[in-house]
Amino acid sequence: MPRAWTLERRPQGLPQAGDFALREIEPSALREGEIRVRNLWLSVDPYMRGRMNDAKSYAAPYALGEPMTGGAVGKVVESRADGFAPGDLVQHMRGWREEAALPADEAQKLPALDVPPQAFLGQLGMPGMTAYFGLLDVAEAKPGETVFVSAAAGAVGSTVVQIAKAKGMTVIGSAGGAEKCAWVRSLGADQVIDYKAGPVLDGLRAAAPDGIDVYFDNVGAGHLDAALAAARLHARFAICGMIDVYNSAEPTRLRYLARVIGARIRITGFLVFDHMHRADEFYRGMGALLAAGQLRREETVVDGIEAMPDAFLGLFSGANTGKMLVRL
Ligand code: NAP
Ligand code: FER
Repeated sequence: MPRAWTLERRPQGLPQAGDFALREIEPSALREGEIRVRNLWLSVDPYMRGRMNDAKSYAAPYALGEPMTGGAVGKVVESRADGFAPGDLVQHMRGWREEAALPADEAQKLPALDVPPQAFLGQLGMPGMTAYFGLLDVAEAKPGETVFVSAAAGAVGSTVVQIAKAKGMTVIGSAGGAEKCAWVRSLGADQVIDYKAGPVLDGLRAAAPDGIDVYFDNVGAGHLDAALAAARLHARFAICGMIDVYNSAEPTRLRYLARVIGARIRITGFLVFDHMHRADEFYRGMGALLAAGQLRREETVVDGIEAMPDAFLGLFSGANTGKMLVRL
């Protein structure tokens, strides 16, 4: 019997093993227009923490006792839908489970790019699209400008670093630990800041003595405050995520927020979903970078559905370099 992870209770702070359960789910018979998919790769993403809360958001919270949802790539094993046949590889949102029956119009065949299937959960998928439109569209980062990106060794951040370098920007990345920082530098970053080794602001002042034009925020809190302190005139901040506060109820203190006035900083929050209709533009742009050898892809792979909550929790302790994935 196929298994799925359910949310059993709403986590307080950092989620605990007992907040989740792995349950056997009776497969339903396919209706007309549906496909059955055997999942091969499951995605864990920081946004899932927000959906575990009972809070209003762009999407409904995960229901208690029900399988959770999320990005997945799998193989069609049965089809009652035109245009889908057993063996087709698809991506869809019925993750956190071994098998899914879903309407075919909620699944997409994988684009014809020369990458392995799981790349469509990372650099060529939702996180990659977040990096691409967040940097180029939301922050309007331009060649010659100085870009600071936090969580630079993660899925989104490492893609921001590489797109920015390919577009002729100067890049400063922050990450936790010397090893991750060395990897971020190997991607082309001009300067790296190990935020675990000292205050971010000290590192940023040393890395960018003339300040930054763009801040791509994945972390919030102290990183955001340092970026405010270091912002140049007319800097743009793309607020992508604030992982530092996802498990915390503490208020964020921003000592340098008032700089937004004098430096005329533009701070814009964004959601990748508002840019999904531009997927073709994204695949073309990233396809060109891939063809030019300007994109490296890194994955941290956890094996087996049993380990999925650990993989998810690993996002909050920095267990991943590049995209965190679960392989079934
Ligand atoms: P990721 O960066 O691959 O994984 C999370 C990373 O965050 C960890 O590897 C860890 O790296 C770092 N981290 C965890 N806790 C931290 C803390 N307290 N302070 C500093 N760094 C911390 O995850 P991702 O999928 O690429 O997502 C990155 C960010 O983008 C998240 O904030 C996420 O919510 C956001 N996001 C937003 C959208 C949107 O539509 N707005 C879409 C996708 C993702 P270290 O080892 O370096 O600490
Ligand atoms: C994310 C963090 C937050 C994300 C979405 C949100 C898609 C949305 C939050 C909300 O609607 O309150 O990483 O990724």
